[in-house]
Amino acid sequence: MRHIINFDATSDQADKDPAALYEELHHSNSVLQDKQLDAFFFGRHQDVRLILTSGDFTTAPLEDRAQPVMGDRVLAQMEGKEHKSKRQIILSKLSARTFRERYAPIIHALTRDLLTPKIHSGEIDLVNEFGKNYGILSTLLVLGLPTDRHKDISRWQTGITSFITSLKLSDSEREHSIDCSRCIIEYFQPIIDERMTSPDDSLISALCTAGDDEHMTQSEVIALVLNILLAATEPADKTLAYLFYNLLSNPIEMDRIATDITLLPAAISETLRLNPPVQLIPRQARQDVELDGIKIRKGTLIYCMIGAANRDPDVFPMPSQFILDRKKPSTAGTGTGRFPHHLAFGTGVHVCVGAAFSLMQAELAANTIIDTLGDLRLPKGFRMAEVGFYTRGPVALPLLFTPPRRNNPEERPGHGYSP
Ligand code: 2IO
Repeated sequence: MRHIINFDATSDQADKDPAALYEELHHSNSVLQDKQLDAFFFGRHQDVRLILTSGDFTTAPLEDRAQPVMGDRVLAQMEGKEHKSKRQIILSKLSARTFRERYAPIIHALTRDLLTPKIHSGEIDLVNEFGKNYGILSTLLVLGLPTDRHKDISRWQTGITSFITSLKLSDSEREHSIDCSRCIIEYFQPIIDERMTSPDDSLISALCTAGDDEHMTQSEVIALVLNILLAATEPADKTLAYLFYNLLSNPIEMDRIATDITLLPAAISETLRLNPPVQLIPRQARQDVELDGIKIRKGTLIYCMIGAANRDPDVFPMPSQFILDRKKPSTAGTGTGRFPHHLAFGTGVHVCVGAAFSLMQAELAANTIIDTLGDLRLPKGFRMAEVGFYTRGPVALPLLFTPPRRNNPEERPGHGYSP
């Protein structure tokens, strides 16, 4: 029997210990209902998969949640032919191959530039002294945008994202987000104009110059550029911090990675399962529908709890453990014969278009960090503080390491990024 538990998604309780909430949900086979928000929260792997792949649930919540700060529709709001063609353009510029051939060298140089000023100190806060800068700068480089205003862009981006990911906002917070949105759109306008009139082979130009029937207005292009900027930046520092936290709290696994770096993708994948940086995906019921015995009225908000689905014990045994060699059972949880994936990138037609890109973005940074910073460890007695219920990440991750004894003569001069 499924139970419905009354839930206040805006209370601090959810933010404090979501893992305990998820465990309780699985244990009691429950669904959460927030009557104030007219929303259900589903956390079973099977339910979340169903919601994200079924035509009964739409991405309509983004109209209120994203459009006011994005200025126009994001990719997930599009459907059919339009969705397919825009997705294809973005995908072609964010593929693993494009990353390897085009972006890897510049992102590698960026990683080294960000680490260099800290290399002799023996300590770095992976979130605030590396990850946040890495997220925004690597994304700007890939979008072919100038990096000189990255601090402003980062601030605006944070304001916009908090609008999208807050379940309650005060009037002044709302105003701040709208302000940030106005600033970033104003900043982008002349740049996009320029790309529209003299296109190059960047992702932005590709969006601007798509075939006649796909012609896009300036605000449509800006919304998609903002979409990519946010989606690539917001999770980047969180994934890296969780990855290193998981590895350094499991020293045997860290040693295995240090001797066999080809295990890194498995560690990133297991980190995304255990600590997905995006924990909620909103949908709306297209019509009255019954899901696993629960009657849902047309128009009801549905939140897929990715963090819960990824810890479903029916699909991932010992769900709260970081297990590098997690074997993927062949049928459990899906009934389709395909192995159950973690859902950190969502699933279905709107599955993350930047998945391949983000995996390589994380891998490249992690690889360089392991290579550059010797004898990595967490401070003694370190307890991680995390924040967020929609997107979630460590507030800081101090890493200790042994500085190199003398300047590496191969150390390259900076490229002008000032974090
Ligand atoms: C940007 C929450 C950062 C997306 C969103 C309005 C649409 C979509 C997501 C992710 C991550 C963001 N939703 N990426 O959950 O593009």
